[in-house]
Amino acid sequence: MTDNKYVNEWIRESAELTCPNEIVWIDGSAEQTELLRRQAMSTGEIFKLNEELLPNCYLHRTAINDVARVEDRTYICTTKKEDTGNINNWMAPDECYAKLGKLFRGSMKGHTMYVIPYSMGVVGSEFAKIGIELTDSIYVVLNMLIMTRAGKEVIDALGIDDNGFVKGLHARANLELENRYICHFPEDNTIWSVNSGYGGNVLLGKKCFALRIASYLGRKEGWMAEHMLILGIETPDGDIKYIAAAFPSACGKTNLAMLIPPKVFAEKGYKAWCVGDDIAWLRVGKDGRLWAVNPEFGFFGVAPGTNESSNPNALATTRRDTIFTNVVHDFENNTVWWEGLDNNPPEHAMDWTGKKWNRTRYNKKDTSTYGAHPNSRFTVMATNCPCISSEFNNPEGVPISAIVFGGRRAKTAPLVYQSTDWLNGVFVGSIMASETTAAQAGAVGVVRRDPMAMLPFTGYDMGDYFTHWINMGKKIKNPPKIFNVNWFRTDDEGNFIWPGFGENLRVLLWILARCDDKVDAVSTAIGYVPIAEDINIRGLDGITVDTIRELLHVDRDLWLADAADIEKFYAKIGDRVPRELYDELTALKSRLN
Ligand code: GTP
Ligand code: SPV
Ligand code: MN
Repeated sequence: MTDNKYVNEWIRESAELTCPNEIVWIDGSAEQTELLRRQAMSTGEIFKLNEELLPNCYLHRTAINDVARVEDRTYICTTKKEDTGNINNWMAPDECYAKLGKLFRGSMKGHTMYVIPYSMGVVGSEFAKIGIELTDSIYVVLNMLIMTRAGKEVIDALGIDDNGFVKGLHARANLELENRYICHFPEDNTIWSVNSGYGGNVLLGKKCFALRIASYLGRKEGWMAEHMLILGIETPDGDIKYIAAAFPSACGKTNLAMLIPPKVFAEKGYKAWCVGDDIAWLRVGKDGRLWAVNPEFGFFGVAPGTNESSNPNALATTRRDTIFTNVVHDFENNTVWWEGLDNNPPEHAMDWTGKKWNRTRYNKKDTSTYGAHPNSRFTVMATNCPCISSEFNNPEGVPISAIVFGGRRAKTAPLVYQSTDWLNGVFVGSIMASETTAAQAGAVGVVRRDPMAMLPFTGYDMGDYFTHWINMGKKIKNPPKIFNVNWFRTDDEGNFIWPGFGENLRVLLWILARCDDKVDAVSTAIGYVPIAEDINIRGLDGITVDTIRELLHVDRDLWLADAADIEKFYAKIGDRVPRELYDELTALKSRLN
């Protein structure tokens, strides 16, 4: 398919290692894609769903031990350990190639190796980057065709003497947990993933390339790769301002990116446009402002909780052309279901593992009774989304007015606060913390620090990453204002106080008003907090100005405890944490005292 000798040589080497029966290039044509679907259906890798109710939709089940990213088996392999830092797992490149080489050896015997040329960003555009993934999984091929711009035009765009593509090798092997490895070699532009079939571990364009490898490249080349959604808010006069927001996995990016304005705002003419739901590549534009593109082409979204009132846009997006992974199969109607879709779980159904599911046993507190896996997902092209931005395919991206950090905090973080300047904003991002979710293997609901929602995705030392953030601010003429939000404060019974979802627009409008200097704020120890009356609660049932006051309250003792924890976390990151951030921490503590 190409005369590029670097590509061909690498494919030859990889085939020599993995020994596939044949090698098939993915061209992106409808015919080839359909052929692959048929093949995957014939082996039970995917099931076709009801063509009338869910046209062109499929169901896939992963192995039961393979349902989320495996952060403890994810490695950054730089020559010097210091470059990987203390937060990432590190292995020496030679050692890792040797260790994984054994696992890859012969792993594709009897299988086909698919060659997927893909572009992160608009094909051939200045800011796009090309990757090639070699995989033995049709599920991976079908997902990559949705999640990225993939096919023949990409390999043509690479040309015949360019070596600057990211080499991704994936084999399902035996899906053994003990031998599962997701390894990155940023110095070689290489990713090796073995023994998994779950999205974030195997769709190598996503977290592996567009965050871990890209963050490394971004630092070298002067831009940033971030775990951020990109959203445009249109005011009634037709002006659109863009927000980039970083929340940890399963903390609301897809939902915010597709928000529907509450009735009182929609009637006035407010609209929201989705540019991206998970990853943003940010750079300083020709006008000196910060610009963002979404390098992906689709959404790999969390299914549970998605419904007609929480996220109608996501639901509409996934009514066709979608691959569902690890959801409930309603085999009577041949459709899908998940917890939180509606109050009408199917009677005749299989759970996500493929076993008969008894809906009457369902107990919210016991995940073993769930029909869908808590990290079950949908994969669908962004262009299916009713609120996709007209700028989605613009290679220049969109200018960013505000950066928003956030996480799940039951108590400490207020509904929203604003940093005092860029450096203080970087500090606010660096001290982010959130309760863990099902998006990564391990315990759920444990508070952990997750700077800029990049804890599992930074491809180099976290201290150097903070320095890069500080330096970027110096290069931006009118840097975006930086905020922190928390939709997840709970009352004493553990219920969320803030209604969230579409209502989050009310907070975003305060944020944009601050960017335009149109509203005052209260100065607190942690930064600027809204005057409670300035959060518009018109048309919002059960929320009073007093509720907003409660949501905005900054608890001194909780924050002092947090400050102590931040100090420990910085120490763990190590001696590359910039002095400026320690100064910010000292200043925070003295303001609290
Ligand atoms: P990743 O794809 O893992 O990066 O997740 P994400 O950040 O895109 O999270 P997503 O929008 O899929 O939301 C994850 C879960 O949080 C879902 O179950 C949502 O229903 C829930 N959620 C999202 N937004 C809100 C909100 O504003 N309030 C509340 N209470 N829950 C929310
Ligand atoms: C996340 O976990 O942040 C996701 C899903 O967006 S995955 O692709 O698995 O990383
Ligand atoms: Mn994500």
